[in-house]
Order: sequence, then C-alpha cells, then structure tokens
Amino acid sequence: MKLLLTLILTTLLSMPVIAAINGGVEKKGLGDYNQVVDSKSGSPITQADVALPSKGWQTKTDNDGRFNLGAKIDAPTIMSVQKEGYKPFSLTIDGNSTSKPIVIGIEKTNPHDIIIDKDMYHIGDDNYSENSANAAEFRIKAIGPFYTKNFQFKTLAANEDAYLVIGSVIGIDTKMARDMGQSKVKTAYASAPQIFFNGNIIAELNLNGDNQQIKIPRNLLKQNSTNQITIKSGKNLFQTAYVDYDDIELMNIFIETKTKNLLSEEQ
Ligand SMILES: [Ca+2]
Ligand SMILES: [Ca+2]
Repeated sequence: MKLLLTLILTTLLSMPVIAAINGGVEKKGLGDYNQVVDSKSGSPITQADVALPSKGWQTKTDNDGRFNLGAKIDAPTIMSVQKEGYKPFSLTIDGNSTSKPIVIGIEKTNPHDIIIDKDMYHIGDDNYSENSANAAEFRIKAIGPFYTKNFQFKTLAANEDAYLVIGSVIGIDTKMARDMGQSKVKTAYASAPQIFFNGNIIAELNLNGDNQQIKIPRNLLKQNSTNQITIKSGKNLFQTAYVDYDDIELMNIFIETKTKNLLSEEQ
C-alpha cells in the first residue's frame, strides 16, 4: 500500500503540473479544423510552422491559423509548433487526440527565457525492441547515449526561480513507464534518463510526456557565465552481455524564469 501511494505521488510529481504557464493550452472539439492561436488573446496565428519531425512532415498555418495533419497518427508522436516571437511548443499526440480537432495556444516569448534547443534528438544506440515505448516513431538516428549543450545565463533576480523545461519526450522505458502503459516491453525495463546541470544531477525522467519542468537549484547556476545541460539516456537493466542504452527522443529544451509566487497562482 505504501509502495502504491509512493508510486502515485511520484507519478503526480513527475507530471507536467502547469501546462497553462508554458502555452500548453489545449482545447478540443471547438470546430472542425485544427488551429494555432495566441494563448492570451485567442487570435489565430498565421504562418506558424507545424511539424511531425519523426515523420519528416511539416506545414504552415493558413490566414485563419488553421492546419491539416498530413499524416496518420497511430502511436504517440511529437508534434511541434514554432513561430517567431513565441515559445517553441510541442505536444505528444496519438490517434485518440487527433480524432477531434486540436486548438493549440502558444505563448509569446518572455525576454528572460533562454531557448537552448528547438530541434528533435534521438538519444541512445539505435538498438531497441519494437515493443519499447514509441519505437514505431523513431526515424532519426541516435546522437549517442547523451545530449549536452552549453548556453549563456545572465542573472537571476532574488524573487525568481529558473526552470529547465523539456518540451516533449517519448521512448522512455522505465519500470514506471511500463506500469503506466507507455512501454509494452514485458521482460525488461531501463533506468531513468538523468538530467545534469553543470555536472550535477538535478532530476531523473521516469515518464514520457510534455512540458516537464525541473527547478534548477540556485547554487548550481553560474550567473553571467556559461552553463551546461546534459541529458543521459538510461540503460536496459536486464541486458548484462553489453550496454543497451534506452533509446528516447526529445525536443524543445529551454529555460524559463518565474517569479516565485507565480507557480501557486496559476495552478
Ligand atoms: Ca538501445
Ligand atoms: Ca526506449
């Protein structure tokens, strides 16, 4: 019982808590078309880039912010929406979520936000079971067992916290991902991908999903200096003959700063 409770709590804590803050305003069934709008004003956004990077598919929204998905979605896949002046947005969609029109609200960039990377990456070794989470969606080659990037950080006000945001991640095959039905691998699971900030581990990702936010400990931040983010793939804990990294895909990595009270107000 205690174990179950711990699992539920951990799961809740790992879930994206504040979709609205990051532009993740998702509504369904408002019309018979998909649309991209400004999350504050609701105005349609024209000429936004909408893509399914794993499928090599992309389009632009029309004058009413509308778009058609040009690919059939069976398994969960990452859809991205990008528009100059707005935060890069991504959403994991599947056949279920695309059976009705999707309205996506994207949010203007805050001057303090730091966009680290808008591309999609496959981390791992290109060796994975067809039952592993989202295996059918993997189209791009692995960059290896980890992703790392340096970026400049200016200053963090005393009343602000900095968050690392991972827009979308698919393919994680942890025990928790299996228990939640995200991975269909019956006989094995992997350790969780680890996130390092300036060489210190700050989080483990146990579940696939969108808009995962990790608070960056203030003492690890180097102000007015170069900082480094590294994401290491987990390992298959049931393969002892050789190292089998958990193949995952992720996209949209950025840093958001928020005043300390904002979190509780917007939940
Ligand atoms: Ca692998
Ligand atoms: Ca995997």
